[in-house]
Amino acid sequence: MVNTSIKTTKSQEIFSAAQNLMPGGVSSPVRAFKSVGGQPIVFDRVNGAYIWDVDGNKYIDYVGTWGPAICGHAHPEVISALHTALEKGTSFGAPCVLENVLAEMVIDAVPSIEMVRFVNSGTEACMAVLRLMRAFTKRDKIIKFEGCYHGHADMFLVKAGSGVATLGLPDSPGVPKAATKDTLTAPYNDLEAVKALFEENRDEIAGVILEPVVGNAGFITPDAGFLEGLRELTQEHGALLVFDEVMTGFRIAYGGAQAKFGITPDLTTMGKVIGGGLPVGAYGGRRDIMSMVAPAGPVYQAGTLSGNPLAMTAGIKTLELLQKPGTYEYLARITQKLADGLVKIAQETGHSACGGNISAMFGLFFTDGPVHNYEDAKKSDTAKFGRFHREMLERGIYLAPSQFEAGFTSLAHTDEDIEQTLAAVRDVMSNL
Ligand code: KE4
Repeated sequence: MVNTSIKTTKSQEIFSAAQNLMPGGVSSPVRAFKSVGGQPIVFDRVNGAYIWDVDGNKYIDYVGTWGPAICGHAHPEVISALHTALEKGTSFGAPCVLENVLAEMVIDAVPSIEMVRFVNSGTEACMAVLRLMRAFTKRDKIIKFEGCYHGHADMFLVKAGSGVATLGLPDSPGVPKAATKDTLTAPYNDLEAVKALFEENRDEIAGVILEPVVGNAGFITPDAGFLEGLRELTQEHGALLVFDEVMTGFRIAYGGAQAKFGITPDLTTMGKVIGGGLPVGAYGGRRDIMSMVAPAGPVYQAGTLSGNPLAMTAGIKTLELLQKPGTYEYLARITQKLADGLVKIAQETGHSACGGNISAMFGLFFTDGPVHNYEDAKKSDTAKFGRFHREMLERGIYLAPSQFEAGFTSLAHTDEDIEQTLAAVRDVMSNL
């Protein structure tokens, strides 16, 4: 093993000071590297596929601020559009034509969306869509899947993925039973379990919400027939089907997973990419359902900075860039090269491993697999993943600091970046 310990003096200084100021020294738990060990690096700047930390170390970035940086960090056209928008101010708190522009782009792109409401995060979008599901169906119960993450609102913190899974939290204190008593769960890819829940709770289930491709339990794809089966079951029981496309939206296809798989839900939540790196979430769907949202209808939801011109500008420019011909073919090609290489090298160097990609979203588990659900994912060797993550970081490759996250590529990643990454993978895995 090459001694490649990088200098992280400034990162350590800043992070230890941060720990006195903010819980865990971070603004979001998964950033704290708790499950992979070692101290997080403190970023100084990002550009394209790269990060520079405060000690001047450069990394190839496969987190992409958890999805938004799909065109590459600080894309010059996004930055330039923001500079222009800034001259007109930062927030209006009033109607702005840019909301119309981004709304039309989202409606044109996403099969299920006839009307859309902008919010400031994926969590807000999922909170609002849950309230809307319940109002429209006049039913209270929902079904979510183990390992899926729909933001940190109380009702969803039941067998949740992402940081909850990363930290091995048994759900969260502070969430009253009353908030989660109507949240039913089933294993991902298990249609029989969902059928049973509908039978046991006949006419009481407002809907089913899921990540159509899971990124918050590690990378897990829907089995053939799973999404179709949910579409049929919800229709049969007068319940709604909701795709949480906060992560998959505009990433696995321009129209999201629903376009990729040809399954149209009733409602969709979005975030990340549609903000182009600024805070934007959204929920949308059938006009008859969305028309219930205040002030058009009685379902209340609001937000001071929702639809602000800066965030709209970054989202508009990002989607414009993604509309260019060849975008998703490029993302699929380089990501498949990376994902296939990861698994191949792991197996060649004697490790149990499985993984894959769909377009610009990928994952690797240190287990023989296949991984169909969260229980399977939890069989993976998370300690080995932690060592892998650290050694890759030492070689200038920044991977998601948790086994229970997905990886992300961008239009800025080149074949050379992928080849450099795979060379580091081989070096690390040969000695892991
Ligand atoms: P935000 O509130 O973080 O914008 O979105 C919540 C959310 C909802 N739905 C899905 C499918 C998501 O992936 C997310 C957020 N994803 C995590 C990464 N797994 C955000 C990173 C973090 O929590 O720091």
